[in-house]
Amino acid sequence: MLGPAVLITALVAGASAGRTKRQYAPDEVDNLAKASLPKLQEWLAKNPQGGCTLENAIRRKEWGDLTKVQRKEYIDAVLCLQSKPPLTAHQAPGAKSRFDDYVVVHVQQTHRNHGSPYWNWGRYANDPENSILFNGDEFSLSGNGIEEPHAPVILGPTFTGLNRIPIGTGGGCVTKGPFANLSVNLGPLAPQLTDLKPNPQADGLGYNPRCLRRDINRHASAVTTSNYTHALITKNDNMHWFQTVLEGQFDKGEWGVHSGGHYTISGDPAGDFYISPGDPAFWLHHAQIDRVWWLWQLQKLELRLKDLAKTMTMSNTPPSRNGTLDDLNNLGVLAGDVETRELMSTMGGMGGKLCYIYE
Ligand SMILES: *[C@@H]1O[C@H](CO)[C@@H](O)[C@H](O)[C@H]1NC(C)=O
Ligand SMILES: *[C@@H]1O[C@H](CO)[C@@H](O)[C@H](O)[C@H]1NC(C)=O
Ligand SMILES: *[C@@H]1O[C@H](CO)[C@@H](O)[C@H](O)[C@H]1NC(C)=O
Ligand SMILES: [Cu+2]
Repeated sequence: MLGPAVLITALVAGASAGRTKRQYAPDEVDNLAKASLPKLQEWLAKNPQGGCTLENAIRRKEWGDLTKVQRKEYIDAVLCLQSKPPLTAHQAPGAKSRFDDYVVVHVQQTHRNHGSPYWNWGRYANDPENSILFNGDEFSLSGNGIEEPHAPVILGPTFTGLNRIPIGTGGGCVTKGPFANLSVNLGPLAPQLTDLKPNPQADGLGYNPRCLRRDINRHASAVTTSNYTHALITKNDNMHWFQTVLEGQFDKGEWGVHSGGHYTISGDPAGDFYISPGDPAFWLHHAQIDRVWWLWQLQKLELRLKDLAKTMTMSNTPPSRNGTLDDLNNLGVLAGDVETRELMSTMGGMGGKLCYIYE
């Protein structure tokens, strides 16, 4: 997103600034990742994946392992997307930028994001509001919203008490940091907050500008400590259970790390099932979801690169057939039609074009 000259300047500045001191001791998930890489290397030696090798794969880094210069570079790239004209305006009048295109495709379909840092939940789970993700300084993804009365999150279709996440300390507009002036344009479609202006279109794709709101929530982040993620990866032997535990079993009071991360952000649009990619923090959360799936696959590559579960409809409503590796995913203006098999491996396997790992 940056011009080459700007990028080179930034890299030189990064080199002279040096790496920031490592602030985070590896957690049990990081240790599992480290122990898994030799297995991946061994597997790749026996199963070459086109031109993708451990040496040339893109390495996605954790937010807290980036230097300040690198964090600023990422933030500037997102601001750049937000300043470019959209490609989806003909199908979504509310789309006002390249960034909004990603929200539109998410509303219409599932999606994947490429080339980004991730947020290892466990590092910040005890105090997300004061973390380098959300402390509101110029190197953060902006901070909490101002305090404002709002409803708690109810997970799932029925209220059992177990699936109510107590509210955090925000709920209003985000006023600090690089995304303080971000205009949220699309939606709402399934809002957590109850006082939002409805979208002029039933499909949520009309123009409905409003401020970014957050409720950084340590009740939600409490279920994303490393032990939850480690157990998810090591205790679920097939995709059905891996996905079920990841996504949460709300009536049992198990929110799952997926909901835990989403509602650590909360507010508008991140508390909205459809529009949540409109909050820049969404992308780091979903990169970690992708990392956890990757790490789960690495434990048994032969089986798990092909392991799919569940059907073509969310919660199988209405009932539908099982998904297969041949199904097409319409990634719209981002990537067109892509077969599920091409999205199974981050290492170019299964005929896919991806080539990245996490470190
Ligand atoms: C937000 O916009 C206001 C008014 O244009 C401006 O004064 C302020 O510096 C902006 N803040 C950020 C973080 O860009
Ligand atoms: C993770 O640790 C917390 C705090 O010790 C504990 O309450 C929770 O039950 C643990 N979760 C899992 C899945 O082990
Ligand atoms: C769909 O998947 C489930 C769970 O793996 C399996 O029991 C069922 O037989 C599958 N249905 C069809 C039609 O293949
Ligand atoms: Cu999600």
